[in-house]
Formats: sequence, C-alpha cells, structure tokens
Amino acid sequence: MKIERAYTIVTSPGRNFVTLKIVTDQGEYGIGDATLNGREMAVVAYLEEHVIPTLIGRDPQRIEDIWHYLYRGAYWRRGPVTMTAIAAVDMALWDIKAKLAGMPLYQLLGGKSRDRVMVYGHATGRDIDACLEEVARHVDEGYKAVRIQAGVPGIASIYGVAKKDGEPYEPADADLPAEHVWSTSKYLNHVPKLFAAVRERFGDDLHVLHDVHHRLTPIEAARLGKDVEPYHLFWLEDCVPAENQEAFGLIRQHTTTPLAVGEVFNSLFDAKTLIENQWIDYIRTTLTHAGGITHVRRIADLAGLYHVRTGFHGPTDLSPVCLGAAIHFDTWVPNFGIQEYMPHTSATDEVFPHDYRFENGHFIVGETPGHGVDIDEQLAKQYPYKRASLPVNRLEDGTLWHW
Ligand code: EZ4
Ligand code: CO
Repeated sequence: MKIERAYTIVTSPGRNFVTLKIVTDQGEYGIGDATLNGREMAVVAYLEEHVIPTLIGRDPQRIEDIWHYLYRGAYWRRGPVTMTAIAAVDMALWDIKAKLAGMPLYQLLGGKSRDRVMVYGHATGRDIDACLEEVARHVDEGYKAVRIQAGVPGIASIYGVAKKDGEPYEPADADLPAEHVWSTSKYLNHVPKLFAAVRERFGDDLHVLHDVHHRLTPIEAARLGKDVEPYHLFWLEDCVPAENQEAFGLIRQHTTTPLAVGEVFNSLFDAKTLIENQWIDYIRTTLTHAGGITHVRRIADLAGLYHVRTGFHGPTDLSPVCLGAAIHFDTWVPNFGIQEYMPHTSATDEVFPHDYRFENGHFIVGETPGHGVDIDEQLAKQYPYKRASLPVNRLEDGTLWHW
C-alpha cells in the first residue's frame, strides 16, 4: 500500500482551519488537523513544500517510521510549525490505520480505560454576577466542570471575556493584532473574590478551573495559588510562561492549588523538567500542536510515572478533527484528567461531520472506524481563508506583556 496523494484544505467556517488529507493507492484516506491559530499559512507552506513531496509513495502503515523521518529527517527539530505539520500527518495515518483495521481509533491504542470523558466548559462574564449566570447555565446543561473567567474592574478587556456577552472572546477575524492593557495588581485582587462568589452560590461539588494565560511572574502566581486555596480549584492554568520550567519549582513550594500547563508546548522536552520534578498536575499539550498521537502518547506515558494527568487543550481554534482524535486518546489514556470543550459553530460542525457526542458533561467516543471525523470538501470551499490574529497585551505603562 502506498500514499498516492496528500493535500491541504484551508477553510474558515467561523474561524480558520487547516486540514491535511492523505489518500492511498487503494482509495482509503485519512485526515489530520494542522491548525496553528494565527499562523495557519506557515503550516500550509511547511506541509506543501517540505512534507507532502516526501510522503508520496511511502507505506502509510509505517506511522512510526514516517514520524521519525519527518522529525529527525528535517534536521531542524521541534517548533510549533514543524510539530503541527507532523501532527497532521500522524493523525491522518492513524485514521487510515484504524479504518484499515475496521476499528475505532481508541481500540488500536489499547481499548477503553473509561466509558466517558469528563469535559470542562467556559463560563465568562464582564462582572462577577454575569459570570455566575454563565456558570449556572453550564450547570443546567449538565457540565460537571467549568472554567471561570470574569472581567476585572479597571481593566477594559481581559483574556477569556468577550466585549459583549454572547460573542467569542477571541476575535477570529482581526486582520492585525488588537492591543489590550493589563494590570496584574487589579487582577490579583479580584480573582479570589470571583471564586468566593462561585463557591458561595454553587457549593463544593462543581469542579472549577481558571486560566491565567501566562500573565504572572512566579511569585505572583504563588500568591494567587495561595489566595484561591480555600475554593479548591480543579486547576490553575498557565499561571506563568513556561519556557523557564524551573519557575514552577518556586510556585509549587508555596501552594497546593493544582497546576496545569502546556497548551503552547510542542514537544516532550518542553514538559520534561516540569513532569520529572512533579511541579505540575496536568499536562495540556494536545495532539495537533505536538506531533500527533505518536508523540503525545510518549508525553502522557512519562507524565503517568509522576502522577501527572492529561487535560488537553480544546478551544474552537482546533478543528473537530483534533477534538475527535483527542476524545479517542482521552478514552484510552490511563492517566486521563479532563478534556477542554468549547463548542464549535454549527457551520464548523457541518464542514466536519463527526461521531463524538456530548452528554451530561462528558464526551462519548464514537464507534466509526478511524477517528470518526470527516471533512465535507465542497462545503469547506464556501468559507475562504481570512487572515486572523490573536491580540497582544501591554502593561499600563506600555510595556509589551504576555497575552
Ligand atoms: O487562548 O487556543 O485554554 N485555552 C486557551 C485558548 C487559547 C487559544 C489560543 O489559540 O488558552 O483559548
Ligand atoms: Co489556556
């Protein structure tokens, strides 16, 4: 069996998605998600110019060999563009292998470790009261876990909170980056009040999460972790940027609030020190941004040795292809923690037909051979690519900060 063709499909049903389709000489095909939010066309160029020409004629069943060919063989290792491109190939090849076996992907990985996959949804509001209403809506919809982000008095716009209620908080169509202004002190004073109000209204059982989006220094993160300890967070996410993995050692000495990190990681080596020192509790790196199933399962296996569990990134800037494959992985992986879930627009769901389903705060994996997600290429053509940028952040004095 040989790979006969491979090509990228770029579509924007609400936001940009890059999909790689690999077709064999026997007519079977697989698809992989190659979406790197805000840098989509860099991955398309990498795939088209440097990856696809090397795939033609190879045996699609040799996933491991192709992975190492693309990783070692590039000479230039790691990096989000490279690892997203490799991930798309890997995901498409696992899709093909599972289809050839006539099995849903989770069976090839080792079968079910659980019947359903707990997810967390996003509750956001411009102030605490609006936020509590959003939490209540999620509880009514069956969610057992909710990420909670509220506007902070004195800060005009903040990560995770839309300008108007009901709108997406990340503009998917900003041609050039918007600029936000950030105040650490106002934020640090406000967040404990938010979680006090959440526990007061919803009691102890709801799992609550919070994303700092890399905005603090280690000692500030240590303070926040301590201040929210009474409210028992499921996790505090990305409390500092993690290029310096040792920073987490300092935070860990100060707080028992569980720590999650890794949505921007692209390699095991981004997480190795964090995991081996038991400085984190959840690793967020999902399939699309870190070399696909082949690499992320190595991360998960290392994590498992140190009681670190998975909590995959699942925003709407990853396509249903990534989410579907992730749900298979979540169903299998022994050290599963939780799966992030931001519902895609109905236009996105129509372009990417899939067999996973949301039920009572959990995902239920599908039984279709492969990863269970397809792409309607005709429909995809109706949604042309449009350049989109994430915002940037500045401190009140103008210093460029982490967004
Ligand atoms: O800002 O995926 O936890 N989720 C997040 C996301 C990220 C986007 C960046 O592309 O932090 O909303
Ligand atoms: Co995040």
